[in-house]
Amino acid sequence: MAYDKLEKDKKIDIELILQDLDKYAPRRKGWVWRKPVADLEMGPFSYKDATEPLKQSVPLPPAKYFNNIDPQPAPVITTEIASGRFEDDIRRMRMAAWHGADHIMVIRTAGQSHMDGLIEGTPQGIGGVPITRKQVRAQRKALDLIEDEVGRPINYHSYVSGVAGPDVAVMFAEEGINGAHQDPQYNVLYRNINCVRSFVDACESKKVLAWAEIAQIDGAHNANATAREAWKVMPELIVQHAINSLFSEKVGIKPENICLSTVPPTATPAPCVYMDLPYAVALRDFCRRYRMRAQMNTKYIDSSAREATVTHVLNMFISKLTRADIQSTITPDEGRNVPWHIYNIEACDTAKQTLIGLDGLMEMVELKNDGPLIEKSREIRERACLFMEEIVEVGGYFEAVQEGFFVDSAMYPERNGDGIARKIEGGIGYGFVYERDEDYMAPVTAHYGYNNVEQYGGDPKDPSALIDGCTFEDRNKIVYIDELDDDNVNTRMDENAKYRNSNFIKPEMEWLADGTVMLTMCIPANKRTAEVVAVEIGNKLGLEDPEVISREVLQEAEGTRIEMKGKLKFDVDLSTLVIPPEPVYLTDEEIRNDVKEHPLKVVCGTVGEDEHSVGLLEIINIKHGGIERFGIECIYLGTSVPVEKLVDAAVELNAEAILASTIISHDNIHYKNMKRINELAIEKGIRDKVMIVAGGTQVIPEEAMKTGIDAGFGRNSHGIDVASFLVEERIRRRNK
Ligand code: Z98
Repeated sequence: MAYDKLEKDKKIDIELILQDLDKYAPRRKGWVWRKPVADLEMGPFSYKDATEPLKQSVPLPPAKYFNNIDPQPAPVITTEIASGRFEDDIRRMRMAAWHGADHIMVIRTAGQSHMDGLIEGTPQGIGGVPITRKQVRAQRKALDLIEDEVGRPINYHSYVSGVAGPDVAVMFAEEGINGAHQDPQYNVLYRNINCVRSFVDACESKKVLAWAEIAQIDGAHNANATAREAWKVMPELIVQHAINSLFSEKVGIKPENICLSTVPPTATPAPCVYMDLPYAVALRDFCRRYRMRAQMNTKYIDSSAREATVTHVLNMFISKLTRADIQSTITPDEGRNVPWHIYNIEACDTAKQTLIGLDGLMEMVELKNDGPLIEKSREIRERACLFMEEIVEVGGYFEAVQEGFFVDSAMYPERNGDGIARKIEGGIGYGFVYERDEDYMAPVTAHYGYNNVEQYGGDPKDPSALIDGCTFEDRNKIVYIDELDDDNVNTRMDENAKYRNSNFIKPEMEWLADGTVMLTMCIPANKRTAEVVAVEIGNKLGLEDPEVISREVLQEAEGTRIEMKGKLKFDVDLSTLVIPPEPVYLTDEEIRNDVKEHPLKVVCGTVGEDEHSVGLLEIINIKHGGIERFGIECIYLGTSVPVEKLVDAAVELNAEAILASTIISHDNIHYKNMKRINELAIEKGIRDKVMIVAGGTQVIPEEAMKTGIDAGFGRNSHGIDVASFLVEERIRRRNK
């Protein structure tokens, strides 16, 4: 059965995605940008920098006050997904797309740069997860459905690096991948791959990326993440960007598909905006014709999700003040575990909220053309130029790397001598670059340099015609290999089959039914003691593998905030639960309109000998969304009001409703009072004219109604609950 549509209230069927993968063909190639809409009107607002809205999405929480609008900011929003199980990553991609991500970056966890070929199937157990054709195909196929569901194209992305880089690039082009990291400097510096090999491979890879119109992201940000004193590498970051961008352009990638992975180099407690903004201005000035992919600063992420989120927001402030075409989001839990579903989504929401919150900012503010911003940005540019000149002076990039120019933790031209030095005649893959033989022949499309097909009767403009098309023209030539062994997705899915579309539910953070939960607690002890106490609490709660993942001192002696994860040993059987239907409320507007047409007067008071006033006042007062805000006239009689007085007041004032608050529940006095109000209303002949409502923390709605009144409201009730009931009940009575 073909999978042609997702239904929003049904889980994506992974088994169906995996079916017939050998027959799947991507529906398009190339990167897609968002479509800007000038002066977008949405709900009560108008937006200056927004893009086309989604067909279906999950808006930000406060959107419920504004008709659930979900304006989409200008930059493409990235989420990085790497749970290590591609079948669960697909589910996370769907959640992320609903929250506004349209760039899904799949991180491999295997250190794939060291693998000398493309891996097939879905191998586990090789120490991490590599990117494979099967995985890419399954995910692209799922994203086709997801993009139709949300109504915006989704860019799918992974890495073209390592000694198998060109093989990976070809597979990406064949499989409709839309974005890829490609930067030979990454291989050289961080993976110790021979520099000649890396640059030769990069020619081939970039040629393939150009053909497939894949947007390319470079690896400069890694210098910031690696250097000891990371903020000092600003001039080097510019140099790295420049080398990879110009190289890519010369190989044939269009400038609009060349994206710089730029990162604000520092984070608080540094005065980060003061330091990062001149850098951002300098880079954008130099690299005007390329796209900016704003990566978040990861160097200083600690275990606090709050802290990571603030860094993210500050970073986006820089994006807004300068430019970002792609806004990356790093999950705020990166500092403590492999990112969880909820944090991918949180990061997407943080980006959407911040960028929409800053909409139109640049119509109101301007970066200064004098003073420290310009001086500092000029200084960074000068340092970058000097850096580049010195590279040329010492004989070129390879020589400069050999001399340890890069990832040195001093601000150029100073040097600390702690840079990463790689030998020209060394590293992985050294000695495996050969000159092409005279009779060499490559009847393939998007090949770097000469294909040499002429001497075999071919046309250099269409070299693959010699073999009736290569895999880029003839998909039938692609060899699809499913599984090499049985340590694969099917085995994993068999193991958790009990939880797939069944009655059984376990919470999850990374993978279906992983059982992981997180507990937040304040332990009144110092940090070390709190950690041990928390684990003991986890053990006593019956959690498997309780582990503290974040600790923050509140005060050395007074307390520590602890976040702890652990796994549940049980599951929940839905067939044993009664799930009451979701309460349906009238909208604010419907309530307000009805009250306007038919003024509504209520008498209220805390009844019996009960001095509690706060609960009822919260329900009434406009301040916290009480019923007054709908125009309901409230006559408040105070506390310890005898029930007789409340009913008499209703008679005298001709009120349509009585609101009785009753907190004290000793000897069921709360229910007795409700019963009495009902009886008195009958005695005084107003029962059919008046609605009787009672509330309080100990009130169980069903029990309250047994006393004869119309509705009971327990803990966590709000003004909207009461107002909605009163108006609905009134409409019911009117229509009788
Ligand atoms: C990012 N958060 O950029 P291995 N090439 C480049 C890279 O930056 C990376 C790889 C390859 C970061 C994600 N970046 C980390 C330029 C990794 C990965 O061999 O699989 O580790 O290569 O979004």
